[in-house]
Amino acid sequence: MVEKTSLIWMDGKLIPWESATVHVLSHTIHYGLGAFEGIRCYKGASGTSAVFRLKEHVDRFFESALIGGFEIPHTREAITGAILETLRENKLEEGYIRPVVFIGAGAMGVMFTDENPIHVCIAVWPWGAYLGDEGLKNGIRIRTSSYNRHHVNVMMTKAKICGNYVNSILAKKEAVETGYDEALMLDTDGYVAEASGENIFIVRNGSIKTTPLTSILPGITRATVITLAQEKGIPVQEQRFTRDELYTAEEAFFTGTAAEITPIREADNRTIGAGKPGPITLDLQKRFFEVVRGENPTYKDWLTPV
Ligand code: PPE
Repeated sequence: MVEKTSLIWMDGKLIPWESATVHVLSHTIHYGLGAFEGIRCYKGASGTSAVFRLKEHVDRFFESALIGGFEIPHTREAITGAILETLRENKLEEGYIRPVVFIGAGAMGVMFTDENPIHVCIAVWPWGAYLGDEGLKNGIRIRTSSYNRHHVNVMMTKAKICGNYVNSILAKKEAVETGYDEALMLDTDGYVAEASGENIFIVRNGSIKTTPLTSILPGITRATVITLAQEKGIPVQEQRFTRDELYTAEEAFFTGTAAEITPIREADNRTIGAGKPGPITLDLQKRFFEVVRGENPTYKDWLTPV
């Protein structure tokens, strides 16, 4: 169960958590067009809290709406300010931030109109390791999903559109119900795409491979990991790969705001590498946590103090 905080920002003002409700005829509930973000705020070693890559998340929020063909009725500056205000007023020092934009009640039928107001809410709550503390430390077990990730002309995967996640839920549920921690989805050509809520990386011979942006969400953690790898001179290829290339990788890991950097120790019942987080994964994970907690001055610009 989500760990409640006291206030949620709804259409311009902070209201009690319990009052942040919507009408049952809200268009998004029926048809799924809406967009959301997932952002993390970390408490730094110095005791101050900061939001990680806030600008990139706010930009993607607006891009998701643009791709979805609807408008967020606020400026980027207003949403940025509202996120910081929601964290401050809830006194949340470390946790997860969920902005969501959705189409409200008005006209019914697939075609929403000017009679459907567009609502924006921002909730924050404490959220620990998404795939479990044990998974973050020792790695998780994944399976290839029987569901493909969206074809680019079926849904647009560069947008974090609410309805895109029906595909994620089906895959995740199938994985968990068959005894795995997470689902890996292939694209419609059969190449590795992404997980239900994470991007994927594999390591072999000291170099890193991740899937190209074609049919995946352009993850902000993914971009962060690419930068951190390149800083150490580790070559990174953004190239299609197949599931057998994952099976024979020396290391593999998922990235995501919620999942952070989660090692993969087993895929489709095959042990990856030594069956525990490898040296490159561990090094990236360690440096990632230093960056998000403000312990690396090189990346100070990625942090917005609360
Ligand atoms: N792919 C998908 C499909 C995805 O949902 C996420 C984030 C990513 C990749 C990684 O993107 P980024 O967070 O920018 O590195 N998934 C979010 C939702 C998790 C949820 O269960 O809700 C997240 O990590 O916040």
